[in-house]
Amino acid sequence: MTIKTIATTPFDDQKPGTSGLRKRVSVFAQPNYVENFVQALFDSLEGFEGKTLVIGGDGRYFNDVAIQRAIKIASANGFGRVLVGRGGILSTPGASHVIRHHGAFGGIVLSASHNPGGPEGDFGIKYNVGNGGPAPERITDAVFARTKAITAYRIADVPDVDLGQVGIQQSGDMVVEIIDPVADYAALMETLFDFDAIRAMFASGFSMRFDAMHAVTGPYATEIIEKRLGAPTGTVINGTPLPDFGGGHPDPNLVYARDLYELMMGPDAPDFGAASDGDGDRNLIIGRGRFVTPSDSLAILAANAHLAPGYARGIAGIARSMPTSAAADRVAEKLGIEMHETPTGWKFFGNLLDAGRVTICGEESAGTGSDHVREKDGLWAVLLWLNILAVRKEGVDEIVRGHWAEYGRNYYTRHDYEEVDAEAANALVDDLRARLPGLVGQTLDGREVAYADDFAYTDPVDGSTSAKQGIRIGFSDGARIVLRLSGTGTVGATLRLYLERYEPADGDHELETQAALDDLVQLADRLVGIRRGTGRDAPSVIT
Ligand code: G16
Repeated sequence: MTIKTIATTPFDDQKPGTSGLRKRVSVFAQPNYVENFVQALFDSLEGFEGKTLVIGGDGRYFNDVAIQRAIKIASANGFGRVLVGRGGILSTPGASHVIRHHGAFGGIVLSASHNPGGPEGDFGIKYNVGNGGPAPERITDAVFARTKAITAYRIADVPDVDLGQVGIQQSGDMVVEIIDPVADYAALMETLFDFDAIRAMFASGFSMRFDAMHAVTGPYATEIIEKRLGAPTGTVINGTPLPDFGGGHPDPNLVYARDLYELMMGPDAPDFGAASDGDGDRNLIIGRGRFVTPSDSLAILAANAHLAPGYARGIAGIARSMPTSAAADRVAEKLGIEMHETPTGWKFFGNLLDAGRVTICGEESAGTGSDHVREKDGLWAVLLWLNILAVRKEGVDEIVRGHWAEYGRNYYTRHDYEEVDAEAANALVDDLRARLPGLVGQTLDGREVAYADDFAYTDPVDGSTSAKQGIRIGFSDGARIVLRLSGTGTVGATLRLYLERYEPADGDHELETQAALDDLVQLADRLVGIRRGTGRDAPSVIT
């Protein structure tokens, strides 16, 4: 085999964000852009000679191109074997499982998650380590440093592999095994959930709609929900992954999954509605007439997980990202288990899961998951909900209301200001940060500020620290205003404002969410000055 060493020059914008490197396709399509990043990644890792690497992505435009390049660079750098999902497809949780199941050294996941795809859309590359989880910051920092110094990459001068053919091929001296992307994952789900009970529920007329948004979960959901659980054909809609997601925005929220939301709120609503995102790690859960916020979903899943066989012995602990509502904290308190608050980003859960300190994790950004993999997992959340519904024999709305009656309700909303001027956004955050010390102890609109800080985290397992993870202003009544800059946008900056207040178990749980939080929205606007600072008079997305 011929290995070519190609001279290159660094790009200065290859800093991985919350979840890997995400940019417009046009940026990734520049000569050497993918090659530089992948070589910088391999230069930052040690001990992979002869080992196995997993490669797969969400099928978006440029997926196949990037995969062929990654395979040839892996071959030239000495990996022994790569496992690739057929057609280049692996959902993010699916890839995490394949890495763990096959004892791989790590994996490259090609995805820009919920961001739009197609030639004008976004692309992304993320590296996951041997536990199946996203690389920790010490690795992503090393990769970024390397991208700024790279002078050459190594690539095998061999033909492309046939991504459509399950089986074994060669790429130079390296073995390439194309695997069925769904099989291992579906088998794992069967070990966690009571498929018989869910099958019986569907057989007795339970109806569901799952919107795969023309993204990666289509084949997974069709196999599991329709084939293995016996839901009628047509339960899964938009089930064929398309390179541009059919022109849609594969983010399962109330804006981009509007059709599903309207169906679920209408007179012909099925019993249960769900959706997942571009790469299959996010979820949207809607019962008939009842949207479940991701934060509430985390709390309800944690409180009921013992009803599924995989969690029958109970859960060790719960972790949530800082901006996620405190609903799950109340469940942990009642169960007498550990509760952890981490920075945004699934990578921060990895150590806690590996150490067995938490079993279930979740984020307000529509992510929930458990120790079965090291990524959030959209279909897992859907299946756990189905398992709970099958055992409790109650509707989603009943379960949600019952949960609030027991634990109280954390009214919660997130307001996103997307693609705002980056300088203006940074100035707003810096300005608020500077005013934080003076806020503590003040009474604002009748609420006393209990704390005001920039969230910093010390990992309890390895002691690593992460600072400047978002500004929080907490009040003595449990209300909270959080402001942070998104780490997943690709153009300008996205400001996220998170608002929360607690209504006790015997309080009023029937308010409309935005109305319930209106006084906090007004207060946040005065404190932060988003409208003034960005020139926007309303958020782009409210969830
Ligand atoms: C990624 C991360 C999540 C994070 C989310 C939002 O999700 O994996 O942990 O919560 O981004 O991050 P941000 O608020 O910085 O935009 P995904 O689904 O995009 O991979």
